[in-house]
Amino acid sequence: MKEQEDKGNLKENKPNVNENSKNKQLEQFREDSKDQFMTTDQGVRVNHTADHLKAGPRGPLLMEDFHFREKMTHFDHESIPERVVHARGSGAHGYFQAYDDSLKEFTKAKFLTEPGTRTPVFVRFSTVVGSRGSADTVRDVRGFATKFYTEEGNYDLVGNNMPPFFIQDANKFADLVHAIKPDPDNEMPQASAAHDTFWDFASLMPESMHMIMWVLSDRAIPRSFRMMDGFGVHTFRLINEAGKACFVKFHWRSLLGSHSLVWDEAQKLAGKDADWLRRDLWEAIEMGDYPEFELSVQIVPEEDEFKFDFDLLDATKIIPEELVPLRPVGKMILNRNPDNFFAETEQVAFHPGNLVPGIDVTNDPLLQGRLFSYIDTQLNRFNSANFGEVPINRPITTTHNHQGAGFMRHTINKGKVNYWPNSLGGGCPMMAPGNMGGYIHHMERVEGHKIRGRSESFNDHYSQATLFWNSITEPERKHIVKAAHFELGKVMSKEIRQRMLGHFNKISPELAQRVSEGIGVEIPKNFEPEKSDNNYVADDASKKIKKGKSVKETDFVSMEKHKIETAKSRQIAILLEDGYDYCEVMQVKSALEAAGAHAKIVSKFHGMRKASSGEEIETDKSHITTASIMYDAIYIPEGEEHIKALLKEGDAIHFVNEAFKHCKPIATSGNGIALLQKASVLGIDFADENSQDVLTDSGVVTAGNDADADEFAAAFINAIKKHRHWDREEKMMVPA
Ligand code: HDD
Repeated sequence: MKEQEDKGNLKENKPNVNENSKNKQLEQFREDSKDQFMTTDQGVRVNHTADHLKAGPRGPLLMEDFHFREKMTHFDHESIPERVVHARGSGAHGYFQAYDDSLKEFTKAKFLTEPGTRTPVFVRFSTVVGSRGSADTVRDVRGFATKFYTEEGNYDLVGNNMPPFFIQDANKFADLVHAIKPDPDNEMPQASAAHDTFWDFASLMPESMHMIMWVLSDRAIPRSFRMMDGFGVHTFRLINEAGKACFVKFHWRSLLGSHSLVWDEAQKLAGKDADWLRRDLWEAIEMGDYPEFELSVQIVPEEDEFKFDFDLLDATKIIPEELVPLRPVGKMILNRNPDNFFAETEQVAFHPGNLVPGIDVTNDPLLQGRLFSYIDTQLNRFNSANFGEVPINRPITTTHNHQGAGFMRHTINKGKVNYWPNSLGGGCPMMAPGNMGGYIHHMERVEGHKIRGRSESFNDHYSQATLFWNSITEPERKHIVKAAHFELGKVMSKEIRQRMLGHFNKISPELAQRVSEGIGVEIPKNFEPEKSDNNYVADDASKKIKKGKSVKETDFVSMEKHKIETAKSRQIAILLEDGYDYCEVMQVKSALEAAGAHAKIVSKFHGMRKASSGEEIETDKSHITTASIMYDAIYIPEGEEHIKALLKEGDAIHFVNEAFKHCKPIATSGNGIALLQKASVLGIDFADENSQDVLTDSGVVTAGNDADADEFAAAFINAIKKHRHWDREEKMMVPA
């Protein structure tokens, strides 16, 4: 029917987008009870809510008590099914802004090419395996899903904090998730891969080996949602105004750098503060430390599709940045916490098929399966196809179609016409041609025989796992080996452990040897990976790909080689008891704050702490309410009485000792050095207590009592910027 070609009589549904567009839309749905009477859902004022209506003061409930029935019914129906994966998450609002229009050459997507526009976004970070109430710091992949509310409709980039994935085909997803989730008979263990079923599956799934390396690495225990990178994982397509396509991989880089916890710390945090990552994100935004991520793309021209030694459609592979460098596109800033967890973070519904003109999918068989699953899963969560009308899911453009009825329909469509084509409704809503924002699918030529199988070009499962191992530093390797000792050590079946060693041996004999030492089984001889489940088919792609480009190392996968060194937003504990040196504390504290770090006073008890010169500072946390694992670094000022008190305080000694063993920066001066000695800070050179020296050894900064406080603070900040000082791991016998 009618296709709108002349803009003249068209009511424009493209808003003038700015960073507040979504917030303004949400404002219509917000409720504030301040200075209001309580009402029922029907708006009738409530006169008493503490008792239900009874037949006499000791009598039974009367059915006519509409207020009680309504209140109880609401409560009884408050929960919706949690997400089958990524159940636990935390959300934040913000905006994205392109740096310039240089991507126009490749895409017509406006939000990526109009530097003047701040596109509102909502991001949900998540763990994958655990249920909604599980701990944040478990070893797991983290979800990194972004909804861009663009002027052309919603675009969702539903990624993870690791660039490959476990499997190549979505038909294996249910099996993967069943295997990694708690066992079906006893629902254990919670939020952990460390059990037989997951490693049974993985050991029979050679294609998961590259991802296994990432999951055993420190990326799986991020220090903060703000300090991890994000990846779109699949190869997608960009389409420009002329209809020309190219391949693209999306990357988010945290501008605070990518940093991890140590495993012991992650496990302890799961007990002491199960909300660690959620709290960190919330508090950072409340304090104005807005998380920032740079969006970059790797672009591959269509004609270069087969120029690599792997298939671009295989989601278990990365494109090494040495082969295709990142091209920065713009920056995302998260600057507002949600008002209501359920309404926003729980109800947000992502879908990799939410695309805008200029971005399209590829035939990646994992992505293709996702295109079905995400809508389907929302039907389970919302019990209605109208979930798109929930405020957090609405685009900021207006919507016009005939998808009317169904549970919980909010929109009131006017008129008789709810079909297309129509003449009674003037042919409306109209079809939009490409030059007026109509979405046009990339006209990829497709032909083939029906087959349950995969191109032989997907049949290399070890090269990139080896590439990962070869590209990381020794401390990172050590952490992988320890993680494997833990994960496989929890596996009861020796056959499964041994099968995994067979795979590790193919990745790197050194890796296999080091893992084998900790799990009580030998590397199998003549190991051949399971092949029975795969149907690889030799085709043109596989012939071309074997000749493709490859690299032997790719530095970008190493967190250590790619550290962004900043002290911004780091939490620093200052241990204080009465009798400290006030001037030194104030000088160091203000230097830390100037570097963007946050200093917190930790003492035996809450209350005021008095300096040797009489000034007072209030304690932020007492030892019983906090622990060293909640800080990035610690500082102990000098002061005679104060150090004497700390030397008698078991909690303070443990605090220093634990932080040292977790490789965190520690700074002290003058007689504070005695506390380090008492806390078994071993194998470290200290400055002479009665000198002007400032000495840094493996992130432990000590200064004599005549040292310059500015120099001392600067050395401490440098140590904080390095995050963790892994060389200490070599020196330690007893764990924290
Ligand atoms: Fe998925 C949720 C990321 C493969 C099926 N996925 C979900 C979320 C993220 C990802 C971040 C949480 C979104 C939110 O915060 O609400 N998933 C990925 C990535 C994958 C991936 C990066 C591989 C590249 N997923 C994948 C496959 C399937 C699914 C192969 C099924 C064919 N994922 C789902 C789901 C979920 C989901 C079952 C659960 C809740 C939801 O969708 O909204 O549909």
